Formats: sequence, C-alpha cells, structure tokens
Amino acid sequence: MTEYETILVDRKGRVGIITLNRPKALNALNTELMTEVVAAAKAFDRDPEIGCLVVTGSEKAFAAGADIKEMQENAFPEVYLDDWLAPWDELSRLRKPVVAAVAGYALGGGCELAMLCDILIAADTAKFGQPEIKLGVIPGIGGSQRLTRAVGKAKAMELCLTGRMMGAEEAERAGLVSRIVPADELLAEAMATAETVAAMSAPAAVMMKESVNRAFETTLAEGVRFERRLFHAAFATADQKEGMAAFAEKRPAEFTNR
Ligand code: CO8
Repeated sequence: MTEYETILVDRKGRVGIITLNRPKALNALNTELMTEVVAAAKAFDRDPEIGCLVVTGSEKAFAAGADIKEMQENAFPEVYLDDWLAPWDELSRLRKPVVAAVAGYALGGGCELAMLCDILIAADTAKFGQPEIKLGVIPGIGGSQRLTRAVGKAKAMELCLTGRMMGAEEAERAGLVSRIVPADELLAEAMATAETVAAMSAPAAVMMKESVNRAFETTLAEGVRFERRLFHAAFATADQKEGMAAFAEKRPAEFTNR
C-alpha cells in the first residue's frame, strides 16, 4: 500500500479507512494532507474490493481546520490563479459512500471535511464549528453552503458569524450528525456502519448515494425523476434479482455487485 506522511491508510474487508495523522497540529489540514487524503480516497473509490470508506481523526481532534501557519502569508493572485483548495472538491465526487467518524474538534476545514462525507457519526466529545471569521476569513471548502443545508439558515448564520462551537448533542438535534456514540466506541460504530453499507449491492449503494445527493442539487420534481430512472435501472442488475429472490426464499442475499 502507498506510504503517506500525514495520514494512515488501512483496509478491513470491504472498508477503506483513512485516519488523519498530524497529532502535533491537531490534524490541521495542510497541502500535503489534502493531497494525500484526496489520493487515498480516490484510490479506494476505484478499488472494486472496497464498498465504503471511513474518514477519522484522533480522540482529541478530527481536524482543527486548515493549517493556519501554512496559509497565513498566502496572497490573492496566487491562491486565485492556482484555485487553491480545489482538490478538496474531488471528495464530493467520490462515488462510494463515506462515513466520517468525528471525535474532538471538527473546526473550520475540519467541519467542512466531515460535511464532505455522507454519513457523519459523532463521538460525545465532538465539537463542530466554523471559526474562520475569527481569523478574518470565511469557510473555503463549502462550510457556509453545506452547514446551511444541514442545520438551516438561523443556526448556520449564528455559528459562522460568531465562530461558536457546538457540541455533539446540539449537532445531532440540528441534523448535522446522524448519531452520537460514546467516544471509546466511535471507531467500532463507524466501522460497523461502513461494513453494513459495504455489504450491500455496490450498484445499489452508488445509486442510493447519487440519488440522495441529487436532493441538494435540483428541484423536487427533477430529483424524483432522477430517482425513478435509477430505480428502473436497478432492475438491470443481477443484485436486484438476487436481493428479491433471497427475500422470497427467506435467506441472506449474496450480492455480486453486478
Ligand atoms: N492550524 C495550524 N496549527 C494548529 C491549528 C490550525 N488550524 N489548530 C491547532 N494547531 C496547533 C497549535 O498551533 C498547537 O501547535 P504548537 O504546539 O506548535 O503551539 C497545536 O496544534 C495544539 O493546539 P493548541 O495548543 O491550540 O490546543 P488547545 O487544546 O489549547 O486548543 C483549539 C485547541 C481550540 C482547537 C485551538 O487549537 C484552535 O483554536 N485552533 C484553530 C481552530 C481554527 O481556527 N480553525 C479554523 C482554521 S481556518 C479554516 O479552516 C479555513 C477553512 C477554509 C478551507 C479549509 C481547507 C482545508
């Protein structure tokens, strides 16, 4: 497996695991880490043996944001011409589902990275926030957009304008996270969720993810039309025949991802 400097990469069965690993900087997201996360995620996405990804950090921090020390001298012409941070957008184009397992700080880019994932599971220690305003900037990889879609305008405005952090319970109430688990069970719970997803028919899981995401990109009528087309297409897969036969025969389905 490829060697990385700022992340750990592992696989268990059909689950690919990316662990952010810059402990001295609370997993601050520097350029090297961005390049490595995107490369590792794309490699798992291409790998037919992988059905779901998990992205996680440490007990203390999922990620405390973009690396402030690295970016503090950045200047407009360079960042604009280089389209700085654009590689992060590639995570939103991954086809396989991604579970974020968040403990501790998920701030700024860290919160944005968690929101780039599909299922967000939080430890009871998780703290989410978009504190960029305190640094004289605003979120740069989708925070103002995805947080607003997740928790609504009122709470997103307040969090983004004040930089206040919210804990796991508030985040769950607001709809940012799917559930909260005790910190020492976070990885096991995230893995169990990812294994469940990875055991589904891969074409159905990819269709499912595409269809849910479409809800954020289009009108209701267009979204329903899109879902209907994929639903019809699912009947072209062997897994549809297997899934329904298994139900009728009262046995577990054995999907072949075809
Ligand atoms: N960048 C660089 N270094 C950091 C960062 C960071 N974001 N966060 C923490 N560190 C470093 C600290 O400088 C410190 O290093 P050192 O030991 O060398 O002094 C080490 O990590 C430990 O941090 P603290 O001593 O501060 O730990 P505390 O437990 O006292 O505090 C906090 C934890 C509250 C999380 C605090 O570290 C903090 O406020 N961090 C900054 C949070 C922040 O403002 N994040 C937003 C950054 S801006 C951003 O994300 C812009 C998004 C745009 C695009 C994103 C692309 C990825």
